[in-house]
Amino acid sequence: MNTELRTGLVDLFREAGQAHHAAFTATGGDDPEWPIWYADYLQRPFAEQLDMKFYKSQLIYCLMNADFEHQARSPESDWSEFYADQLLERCAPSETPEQDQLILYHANSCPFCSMVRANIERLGIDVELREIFEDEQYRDELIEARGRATVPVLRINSPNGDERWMPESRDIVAYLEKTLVSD
Ligand SMILES: N[C@@H](CCC(=O)N[C@@H](CS)C(=O)NCC(=O)O)C(=O)O
Repeated sequence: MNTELRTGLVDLFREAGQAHHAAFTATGGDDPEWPIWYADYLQRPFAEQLDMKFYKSQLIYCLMNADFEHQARSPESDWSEFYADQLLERCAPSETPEQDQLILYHANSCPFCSMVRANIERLGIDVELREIFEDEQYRDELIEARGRATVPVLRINSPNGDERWMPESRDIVAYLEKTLVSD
């Protein structure tokens, strides 16, 4: 994990939170369109920090997902740290894309997994496939890492020992396209 990058993202989320609070004092911070406001504020600094292009719609999607996961899994935790971890887990590019080992935890019967497998084939990327109903050990590995057996999940093992577990079929395909195919 790149701790400097993480700290930078946490600070940006905090700064955005304060700016949002200041902009919405009249409503006591209440803003039903908050993901749009945050995406506007964060689009450019995030692109600079992560050195990648972000569409506003992509950021809105990431922010809404982070909020959903935060409320469901860890509402007591610091939101800016939680959001930064979510963003890194789901959107950040790898520092060593050529050397990473990629493993897809999937199920043959899962339509989201089929979509990811079809894209892996289309892109011609080398990914080890682990079918969680064919081998109980794969299912156990997934549950141990993620706390649940929802598939697909892409596991990214970097040579420096970093291990990342990326859920969500659309995020996985976007990651593979951005990190391994485009320049
Ligand atoms: N939004 C997820 C949906 C994944 C999903 O719903 N997977 C189903 C199989 S098709 C699953 O694993 N369900 C069992 C569970 O969540 O434990 C994605 O796009 O990857």
